[in-house]
Amino acid sequence: MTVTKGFPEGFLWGGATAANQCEGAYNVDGRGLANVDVVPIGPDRFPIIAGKKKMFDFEEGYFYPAQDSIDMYHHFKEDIALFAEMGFKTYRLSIAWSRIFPKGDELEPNEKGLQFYEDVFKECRKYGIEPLVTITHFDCPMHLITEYGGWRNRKMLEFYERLCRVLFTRYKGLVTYWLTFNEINMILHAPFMGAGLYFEEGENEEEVKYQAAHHELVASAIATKLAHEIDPENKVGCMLAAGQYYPHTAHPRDYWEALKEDRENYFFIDVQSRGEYPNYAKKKWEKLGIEVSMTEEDRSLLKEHTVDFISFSYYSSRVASGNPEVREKTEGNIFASIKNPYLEASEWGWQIDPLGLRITLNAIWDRYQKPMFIVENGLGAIDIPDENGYVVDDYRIDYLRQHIAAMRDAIVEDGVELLGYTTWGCIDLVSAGTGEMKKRYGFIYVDRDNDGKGSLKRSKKKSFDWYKQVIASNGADLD
Ligand code: P53
Repeated sequence: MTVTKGFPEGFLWGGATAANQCEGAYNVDGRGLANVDVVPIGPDRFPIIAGKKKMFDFEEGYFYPAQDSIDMYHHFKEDIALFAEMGFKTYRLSIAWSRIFPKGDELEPNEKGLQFYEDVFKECRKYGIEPLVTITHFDCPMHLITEYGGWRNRKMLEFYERLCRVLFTRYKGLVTYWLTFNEINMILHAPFMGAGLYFEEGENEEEVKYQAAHHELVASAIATKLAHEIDPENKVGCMLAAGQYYPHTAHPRDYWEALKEDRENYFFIDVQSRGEYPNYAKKKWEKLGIEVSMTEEDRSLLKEHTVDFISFSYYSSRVASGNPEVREKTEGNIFASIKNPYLEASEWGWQIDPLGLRITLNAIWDRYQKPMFIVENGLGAIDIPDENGYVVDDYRIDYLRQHIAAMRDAIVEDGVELLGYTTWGCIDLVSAGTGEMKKRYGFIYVDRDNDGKGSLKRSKKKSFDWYKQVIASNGADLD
């Protein structure tokens, strides 16, 4: 494949993981219990993640895959060496808050937790890999939930600020790219995972969610302020679970519905990037009788400390309909939408739409005109390894090839500004949505199954060499 003009020089190719989905070692070196530890695999997972079923500790009869996960805590040198072999320019990872502050409200951090991430960042730097750090990826110390109710409580601002100050100070010079909250809009769909929210009977759930969202948005502004104060080199981004909505038909009411759905997602980024609550949100709250308490100081923090760049995950576009009779939904996703009849789907029912990535990139660019970063994209699939752990994952190569081509078109043909691209789960890890190990995204296979059995041995898939060549050619060679 030849391209006349391709990816910009210095484009940050890499892969992404999240602490709770790969580290394991949930109780090692002083780490405290977190919400992400107590979400089991199985049918209760969705209601727990959604804050509908209470699970505040490990219970008999359940399996909790995050406890050990792929034990990257003890394998990080081997894993980062493999990322380096693929030529990664960047590696996105997240901090487990409860390694740094085991309960969350302590005044002094846990040195062993801090040392762990310092070792990880130094290992990345050794290979010239730029760390891209998510401060919180669906991650909240359990004590902050049992004692304070999670992000519904304003006290969280103080705890989060303390965490950020410690991170920015300790890792100054080692880390410059930061993301404040993973998929901040997920708070509306998975509030226990996104914000440590559990709902009591009869509560106004929407009001609690938007109040918690306000706290996260202010916390994000405080983090941005601090990051810039501590090191002017720091660049802070927000993070959206993206995927543009299409109207189901050309009927105006379908278009109107799609616009409203998009606004529900962009609401968060409108605040983080433009610095104020949009009128449509204020009107929506008014209509629903939602009162979000906020101070003048909150408003000025939001206004003055907007993000430097916009990052997002993209797995699929979505569909909206204003016709109540159109109800056929996509499967396997806490963030389900109406089914798009024009698209194929993965084994988990996630619809595949590479052009949708180009559309989403353009929509975000048109809305904010800030540099973007695609920090998650990929195909969750069942892999069948041979006796050496080798997987011929042509389906994954195909998915990534098409999405990278769409991204190139957005840059080359449309002129969007994109800093980099990190594929999700560059090494196989635990699925956030389902808790399965079987839903794999990696270039690197890990021998572990849904029940936690396996040697944890790492091996390269076919896509490993393919992605290596993509990076080496700076995206010119996708064959
Ligand atoms: P899994 C749903 C919809 C969009 C993004 O998801 C989502 C989810 C959660 O299922 O989450 C992001 O593992 C998230 C990652 C997650 C990844 O997508 O369910 O940031 O933590 O692993 C893929 O296949």
